[in-house]
Amino acid sequence: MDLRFSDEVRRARDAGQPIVALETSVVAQGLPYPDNLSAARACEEAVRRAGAVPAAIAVVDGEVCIGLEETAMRRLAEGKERLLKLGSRDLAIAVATRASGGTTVSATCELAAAAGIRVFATGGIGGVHRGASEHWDISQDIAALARYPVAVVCAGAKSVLDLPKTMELLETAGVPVIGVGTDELPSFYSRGSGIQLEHRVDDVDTAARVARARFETLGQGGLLYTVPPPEETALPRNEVELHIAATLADADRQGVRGKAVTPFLLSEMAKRTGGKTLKANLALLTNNARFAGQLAVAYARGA
Ligand code: PSU
Ligand code: MN
Repeated sequence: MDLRFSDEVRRARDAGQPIVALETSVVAQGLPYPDNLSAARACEEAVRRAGAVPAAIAVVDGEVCIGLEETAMRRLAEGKERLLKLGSRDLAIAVATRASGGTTVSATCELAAAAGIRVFATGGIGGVHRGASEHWDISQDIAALARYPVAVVCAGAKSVLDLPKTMELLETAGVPVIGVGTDELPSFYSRGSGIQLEHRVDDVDTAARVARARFETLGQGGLLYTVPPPEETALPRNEVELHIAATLADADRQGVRGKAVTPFLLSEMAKRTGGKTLKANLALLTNNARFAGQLAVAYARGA
């Protein structure tokens, strides 16, 4: 694959240093400007403080970038031009038409794997949307997680989704979901979900060993590490549920469909909660980036 590495990521690869992939759909579509830019910087900083090198992934003017220079990240954040939301299936079109866009979890997993990066931090993965038995809206993220050997650190799946169905589909796809210091699946804005996890790890070295066993010993696909969102900004589940119900009704009334659904829900939730979900989202992104940095360091050390 033709990949364009930033100088920093190229140097890190040559030196065998730990690298953490970061998605950019959260910058281009998931968060409003300028919070998106400060969140991207905070995530990169958290990865660096943990001793790893951040590699934000995006397509810029048709080039597949692994690691973004300041100006490219700013372009994605400002959104003054047409920016695509790029899942795996959109990549070829973006490359061929020299378009630019942020990569979702599916495309970021694929491109991180192509670049030999084994750890990736995001906010929440996509999954099975509520009402899927009617409209069949299921994110490509699940298929990509199953396929590409990358450890994805997240705060669970977004709570706007149908979490039990998302967990079932992850099982069907053979993707392990492992709690980090918790027995309960986090639900993005909230620390719990009422869904018990079968597996947990309590330290980063064990997390690295599980990832290595899956990728290297067994030659299998991806896995999920779910980290509860930070206590100070996490929201109670019942409060989140009330707002989700109203937001979903809005989406339905306004005829929001397909890939527009996730960005719509995220921004409506922020409006309805007076910015509380936005604050929670920013805090959990950085928190996940920190753990991913530690995981990449442990993985590179051979823990
Ligand atoms: N989580 C966030 N913000 C986001 C997303 C997740 O906090 O913007 C994005 C991710 O890139 C994820 C995508 O892969 O939403 C899922 O979109 P869809 O449901 O259309 O597959
Ligand atoms: Mn979808």
